[in-house]
Amino acid sequence: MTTPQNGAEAIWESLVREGVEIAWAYPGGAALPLFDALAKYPQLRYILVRHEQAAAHAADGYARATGKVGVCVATSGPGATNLVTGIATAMIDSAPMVAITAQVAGGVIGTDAFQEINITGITLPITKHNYLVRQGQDLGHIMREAFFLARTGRPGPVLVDVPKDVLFNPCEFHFPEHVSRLGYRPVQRCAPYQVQRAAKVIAAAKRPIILAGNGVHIAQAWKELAAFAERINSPVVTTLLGLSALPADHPLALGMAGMHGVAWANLAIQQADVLIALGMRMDDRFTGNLKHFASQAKVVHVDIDPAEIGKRVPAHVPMVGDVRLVLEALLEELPQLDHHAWLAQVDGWRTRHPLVVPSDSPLPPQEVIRALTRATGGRGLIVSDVGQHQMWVAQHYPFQRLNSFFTSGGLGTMGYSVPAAMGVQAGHPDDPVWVVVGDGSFQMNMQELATIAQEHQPIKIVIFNNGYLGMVRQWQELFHGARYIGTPISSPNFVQLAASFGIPGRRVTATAELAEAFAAAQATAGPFLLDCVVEGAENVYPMVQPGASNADFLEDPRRGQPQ
Ligand SMILES: Cc1ncc(C[n+]2csc(CCOP(=O)(O)OP(=O)(O)O)c2C)c(N)n1
Repeated sequence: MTTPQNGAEAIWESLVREGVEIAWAYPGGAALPLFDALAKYPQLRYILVRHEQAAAHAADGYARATGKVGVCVATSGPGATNLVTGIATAMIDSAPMVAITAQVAGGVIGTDAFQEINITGITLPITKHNYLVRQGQDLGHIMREAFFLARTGRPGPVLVDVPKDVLFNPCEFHFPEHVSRLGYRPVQRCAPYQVQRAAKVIAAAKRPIILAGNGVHIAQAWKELAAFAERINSPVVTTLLGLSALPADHPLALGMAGMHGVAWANLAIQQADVLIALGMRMDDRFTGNLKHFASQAKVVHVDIDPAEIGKRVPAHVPMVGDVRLVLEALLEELPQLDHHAWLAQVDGWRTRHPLVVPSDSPLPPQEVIRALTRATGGRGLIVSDVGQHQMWVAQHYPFQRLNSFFTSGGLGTMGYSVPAAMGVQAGHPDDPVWVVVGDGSFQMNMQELATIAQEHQPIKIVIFNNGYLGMVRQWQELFHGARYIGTPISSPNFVQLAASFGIPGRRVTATAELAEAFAAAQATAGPFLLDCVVEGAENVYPMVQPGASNADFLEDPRRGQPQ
């Protein structure tokens, strides 16, 4: 521990005391004192991104992978606004993050000074909290509080905006041991009375189903989820972000429900008599038309954020608390239950509505996921972007490793995967990370190939190159008369592009080439790029049409036909 001499050092010193080891950053005029002071903190690893959006996504990926607070740093004005999409992505998916922005000097704030932007105003609705620091002596307690707010309760991003003179000028440093904020006391343990009520409802259920969301990962409640599901003998459906909360080969794991959820998971929810929702927020892509959502079911809803309970679906038993602690409490109340008839019914749906892996084109995208599965044994760390490829991963990749899937769920941010993978990989330094990304999404942040090459991170990028903004093309095909306007997309030669960054790669055009290409990616120590030229006309099925009930899904028209 050192005694910082000015505001800039106070920030780095605070990070060190918070246990931060890494930050993703981009410099600029107002941030100069901050970068200058880094020389005194060699223990902090900073990674120079190529666009501030990537710094925010990397911090977010790191946070999701480790449960620690991710840190990103940007300069004032355009540096700060470039963070916005990444902050919003973290906010809606509850990723703990501290974003530090430099601001123009206090004396010129409000004068439209060069590179001045009111970033606290802009980020007010997309941060858990934000600060404009007025004097250096406040920095210690503000930074302490920022980390406290980011990681406690429902986690989220906190922004600290620091004027250049505050960074530059000498100041005293007070770093409080404890933090408390009036009016902020997230409930950890659910009221015992609610636990007993929930236990009664669950014990009486004939067709229970557990809906596991991102809260299971955040609470690190994986073991408790498995124990609870086994105790009450209930199938477990996940949200998009809940995937990998229970190993895919667990007998009670059904996979993902929702708009592109597997049919048997959606049908099971629709027929259930009790839903046990764990750390999930009944997102519209998950529930489909609310009028028809699980209309026979009583709902036990567990969330650390009381605002989520009853927001979209009324809860019969609201349970405010940490998912892990709530499950522990429920396990104490509940005997071993048996629902073999119900489980057999769900299995019947699984047999009748299987996922289709087509074989009517040289390289069906689903085959790429199968090759990824074979290469990783289902134990890969997978970061996906947004689009059809994201849904194919969610449907077809058997996540065996806990907390191994990272994607932008709530905001659906294209461009997330490549920079987020930099954060996930930094959080798992001994493991490679696999990126699954569309040709459109990749082109939103492909400049980060430079960062990956500079850091020599083992990030294996698998591009689903279908020549379209595929998910939008699918909606145009199904709901807009197949008028493909604004969705055909050209690309550079991705293998040559990667080569220009010093990253090796391969182009794959047929299913038979996949195994060797994935083997080459694995045999390479650092980054690698696979450009998979997949069928462009492929659609994601099943699909619940917007506004329809989850029981009413479109199935692959090739289902049941000889392949
Ligand atoms: C930043 C951003 N802009 C636009 C969209 C809308 N959008 C959702 S999916 C999609 C297409 C994605 O295309 P691609 O990355 O090629 O993946 P594919 O669907 O073809 O697998 C678009 C444009 C978005 N989600 N995010």
